[in-house]
Amino acid sequence: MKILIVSDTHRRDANLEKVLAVEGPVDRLIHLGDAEESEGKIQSMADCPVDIVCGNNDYFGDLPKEKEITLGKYQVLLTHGHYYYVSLDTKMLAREARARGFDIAMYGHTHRPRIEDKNGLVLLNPGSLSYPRQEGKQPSYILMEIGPDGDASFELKYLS
Ligand SMILES: [Mn+2]
Repeated sequence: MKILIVSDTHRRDANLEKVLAVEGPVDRLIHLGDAEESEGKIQSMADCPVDIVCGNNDYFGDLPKEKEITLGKYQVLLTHGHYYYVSLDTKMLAREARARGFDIAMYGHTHRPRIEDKNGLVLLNPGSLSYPRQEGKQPSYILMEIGPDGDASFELKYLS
């Protein structure tokens, strides 16, 4: 099972289209917020189930603030992350995810890609496909693969 994780496209969807072309077909697309009313378009671009949560720049529509989903054997929290002050650090998000029994928490908002393993709790941020802020400023995304053994692997990738 191949899951594409993206965030913070801010209505500039060309790079997402490229990633879908390069990586497709994928089994599921996860968008962690700030699609800015592109969610309908993204839904139709992706030929798979799509999960999108509400970002701090999503004023319209009725996107959920968070989603709790199951991917294989993993309980996963999807959140944009601004409620957990992820621009400062991921401590609050980690505490929340642990308290609620998640294995993985996925967030966006910072436009900086990051994958952390905190004693078995995985926190990941795919960065932004439209407005990257990390050094080098390359559009980024994460591929999650669940293998035949049921274990997940994560790969941070860049669009060149
Ligand atoms: Mn954003």
